[in-house]
Amino acid sequence: MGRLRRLVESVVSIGIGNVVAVLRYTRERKRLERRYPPPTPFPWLWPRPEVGATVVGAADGATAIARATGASGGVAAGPGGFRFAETWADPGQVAEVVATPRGARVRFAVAEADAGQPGADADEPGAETGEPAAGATRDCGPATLDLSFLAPDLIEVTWRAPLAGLPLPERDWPEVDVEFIPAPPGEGWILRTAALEVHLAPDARLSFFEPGGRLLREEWPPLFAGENVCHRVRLAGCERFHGLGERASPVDLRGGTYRMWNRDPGGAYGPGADPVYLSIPIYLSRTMAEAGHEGSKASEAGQRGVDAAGESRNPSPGYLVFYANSHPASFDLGKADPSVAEHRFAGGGLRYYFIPGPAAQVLERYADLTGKPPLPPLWAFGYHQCRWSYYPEARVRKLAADFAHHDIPVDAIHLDIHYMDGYRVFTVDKTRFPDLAGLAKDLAAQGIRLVTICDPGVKRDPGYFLYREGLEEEAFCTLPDGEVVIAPVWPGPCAFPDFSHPAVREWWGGQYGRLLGAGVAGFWQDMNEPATFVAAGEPTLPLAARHALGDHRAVHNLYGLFMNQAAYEGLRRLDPERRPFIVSRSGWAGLQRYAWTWTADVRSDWACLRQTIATIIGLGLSGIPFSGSDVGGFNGEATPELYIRWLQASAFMPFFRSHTMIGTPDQAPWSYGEPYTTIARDFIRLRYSLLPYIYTLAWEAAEKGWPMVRPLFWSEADAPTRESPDDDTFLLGDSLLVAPVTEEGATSREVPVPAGLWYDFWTDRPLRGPARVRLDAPLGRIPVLVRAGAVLPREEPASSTGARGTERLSLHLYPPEVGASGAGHLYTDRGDGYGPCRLDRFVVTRRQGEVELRWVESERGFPWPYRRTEVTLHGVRDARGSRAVEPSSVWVGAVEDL
Ligand code: MIG
Repeated sequence: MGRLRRLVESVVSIGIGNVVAVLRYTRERKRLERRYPPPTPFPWLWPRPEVGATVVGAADGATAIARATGASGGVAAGPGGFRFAETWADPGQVAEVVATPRGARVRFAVAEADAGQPGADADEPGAETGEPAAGATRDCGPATLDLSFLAPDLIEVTWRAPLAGLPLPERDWPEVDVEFIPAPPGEGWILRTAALEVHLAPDARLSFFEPGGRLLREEWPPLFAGENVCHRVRLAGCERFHGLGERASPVDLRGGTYRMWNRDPGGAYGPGADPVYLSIPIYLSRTMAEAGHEGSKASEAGQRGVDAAGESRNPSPGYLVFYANSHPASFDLGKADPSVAEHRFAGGGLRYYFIPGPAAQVLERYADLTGKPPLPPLWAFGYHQCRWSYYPEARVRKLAADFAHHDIPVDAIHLDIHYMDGYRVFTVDKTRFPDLAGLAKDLAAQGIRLVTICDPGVKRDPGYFLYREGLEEEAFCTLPDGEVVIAPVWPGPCAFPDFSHPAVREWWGGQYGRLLGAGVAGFWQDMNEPATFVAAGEPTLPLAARHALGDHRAVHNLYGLFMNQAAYEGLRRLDPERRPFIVSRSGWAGLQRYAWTWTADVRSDWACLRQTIATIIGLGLSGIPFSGSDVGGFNGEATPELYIRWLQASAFMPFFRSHTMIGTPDQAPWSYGEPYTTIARDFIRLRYSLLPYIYTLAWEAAEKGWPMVRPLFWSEADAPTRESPDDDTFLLGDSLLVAPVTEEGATSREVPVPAGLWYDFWTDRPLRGPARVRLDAPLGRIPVLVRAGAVLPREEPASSTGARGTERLSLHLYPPEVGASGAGHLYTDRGDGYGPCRLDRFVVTRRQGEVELRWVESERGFPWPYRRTEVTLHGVRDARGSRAVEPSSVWVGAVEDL
């Protein structure tokens, strides 16, 4: 997009009055950054000329880093091509290791100024240049290292205390059996549990092993420069990385640099943008079987997958690492040097958690650490309709009527910023919506809920109650001189609540009552990176802004998380009988405790449709199970075909909402006429028919922290062989494989079929993997496969979840191979609130000539909700067709192979 057009667009959308405020704030922010520089500068975070220009010279410590990481030529160039002014130092030699109940405490000698080079040993790339790391001072003080097992498969490693008050749930961890094995002098120390072995070398390198001896990860001792921390890890040639929160990147993050700094990319973004709204310093590592990696250098590949005796070449099952650090950071995952991952943090200490194991296992443990997602209300899994913005009231009523007219199911309509009075959060424009409560009530009668947008910026307006209250409560972020920080957003100059303070959260959380009282059912939290308008520089608060927990540098990445905590806890207090529904643009580790997210302002193009699939998979691998993207894309105009393809993919995503930017044509299911309306209706109805399955997956997410949308490697965890994940294909739970069409004009697509037997959802044709098959994908269909052994519960689609049919449940049986069995769950409850629930379990067994279904009841607090339950057999010839069964029955049907 042309610069000028962008400029004009932004002037129009923010209003001419705001332009002056924006220019003023841009200048003011620059001044504040100069006036209150961070204690240690971190120019490497933003590799952009205006920032880099202020960096002077190259220091020797940087040379040490370049050398240690094998950067070519030993010059002080960092991942962004910048020179570092910092002098980095490592902790030095281990002086003493003392066993503690959960592990060990390590002390280091207070080292000489010129002692040793960080992590440079003889076989180190770059070590042969022999340059000393002159000037490396131990300004990190006498370091200690704490190794503490919270569980046999979860170790907390603390090199330097993290930010006090980091929002992680409190938890009492049961005792862990830890064996402390001092090695022969000069060889280091070993800590061992049933699930993990950690080796500490005398020079403070840490290595993590499976108890069997396979190496999982090898770290250099960290480097410190003032408050900055640099942590490096040696990579295996066949290692893959996933996670880091929301990334406009492939599912495999290897080879890129990613920044931890929640940022509004400014109304439009696409593949490669980094960072975007929601970053989480967590990643999963998987090491591939070597077979698929002829290209990788043997020496590199050999680092991993070789057991202590150097015999086995099994790939490791992988691990998860979570850095408990909210400060700005940059994660280079093998970009500057393919064999090194380098993590730099601008302050915030160095504490991280290491969990060995395959994806399902490590994410479950990670959820123990950062919290499990609560079960959302059922209606949240219905279809949502949105645009920027539907108003006035009559238009919203018309919208609801259109759904009825077109016979398309819908559960929620979202109101974007125009419902507010002059963009004042928690107010309603009385002209546009004279009776919001009346509207909400009438919509509710049609099964439709209202969701309203909420922005954190509070308009600086002495006549506005919230601004006055905020001042009285001293709820707003201030500068070091005590002045309230003011920055422009939609309402013009705004103050920003400090959600890191519990009293502020309580005050803010109570405000949702104003909208709840009017019948609003859910909340859409936008702009909470926090985003502000700027003409240049970072579109957020100045780094010097103060919060209860620290400066903005420390709290920025937590801002959205804390805002959602305020909302969630407020809603629980205000309406204890209903489950909150919150969808938030920004967040951090643990967001899943409070809110969903969506990929926000992607462009309406094919590349972005494809990108959002990988982004959503990555969010799931970062502990955020509930997300989705704007159907049709946000910025720009979707073609009818793009809209339909986007809708088809999203019908299988947790958050299923159409949305579009101000000034674009509507993106509603009927906006494009026939045949598009019919296809959209069919897919939305298909979604509603799958709600029993989808809701059961949501329950599973709540129990285990597992994503609903999973990468294809999810079920291959024992023997990962997939070279690189398929970025445009995903599993919805265990039973469904979804292969959206992301190519314009395509009428078929190649589908990766994972190992085992699968069925084509549309034709019941059996497919055997591993294979890649080309399947039909005319406009009205995207390839979907069902795993053999699945029991897919489906119901009659209704006009909304409120009107759901309890008339009939169909258990769709997809027989396993002869001699094998499969299983499925069904979770049911009232769909909202905290009342009784029920879990039914099904086991399918296939023998020669028959398929057996056993209905194993597990919990029974909630009565079986369906009047009639029937079984439909797929993929075999069954003389008797569908038939009714009763809860807890055993049914055996004679079948013939197709
Ligand atoms: O500065 O509220 O991502 O979904 O429609 C843009 C207007 C503010 C950004 C959100 C988008 C929303 C828009 N918001």
